[in-house]
Amino acid sequence: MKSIKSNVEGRRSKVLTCDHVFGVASLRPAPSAPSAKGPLAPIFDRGDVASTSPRLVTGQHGRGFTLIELIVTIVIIGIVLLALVMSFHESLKVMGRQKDLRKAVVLSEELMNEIRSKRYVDPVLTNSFGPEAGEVRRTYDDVDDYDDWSETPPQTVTGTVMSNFSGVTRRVIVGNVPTNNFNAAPAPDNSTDFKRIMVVVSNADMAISNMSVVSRYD
Ligand SMILES: [Ca+2]
Ligand SMILES: [Ca+2]
Repeated sequence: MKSIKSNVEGRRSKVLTCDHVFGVASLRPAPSAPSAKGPLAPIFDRGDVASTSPRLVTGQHGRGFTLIELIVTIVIIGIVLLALVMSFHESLKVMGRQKDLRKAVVLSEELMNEIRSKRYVDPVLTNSFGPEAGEVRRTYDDVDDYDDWSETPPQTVTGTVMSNFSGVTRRVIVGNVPTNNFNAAPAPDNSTDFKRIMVVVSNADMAISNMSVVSRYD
């Protein structure tokens, strides 16, 4: 019997050891004698079974955020917001510049069409260059009358100021260019059969030019 009892106790000890491994033994009352806990007893004494329940972890090691962590977080958020605001501001500037460029193109084309509708030379003084005596924009009758002409802000041919173009200048440069080189420096002298017309539209931030060449034989 002694040997059987010893064998049963030995099996029970094995079972208990197995129960400890899978955490079932923790539901049982802890043995009163320290020697009965076995090598795994200290683990349960620390309350590790209870730690398997859901627990709100608010920071490292389960503590709340420190003041320094909060400040760092605020600074990072501030930097991100600042970058977003600067990016948005830059986008607005780009959109505004594109809008100004579109306006400038329209203004230059409007004036270029007006100039190109005139004669190559003055109908009376065919050898003169520039506006003839007494001529103003609404009476200009040849393309070189517009040479060195400018206005700020842009106006219609009758002198009405165009709205929404404050600070915009239109300037015209007309000159004779060689037959084989329209990019040469223009000469205000009726010396060739081609005149280059350049309309420049500008404001404080940008300037565009619109160029066209007309011929005596057009
Ligand atoms: Ca004229
Ligand atoms: Ca003229």
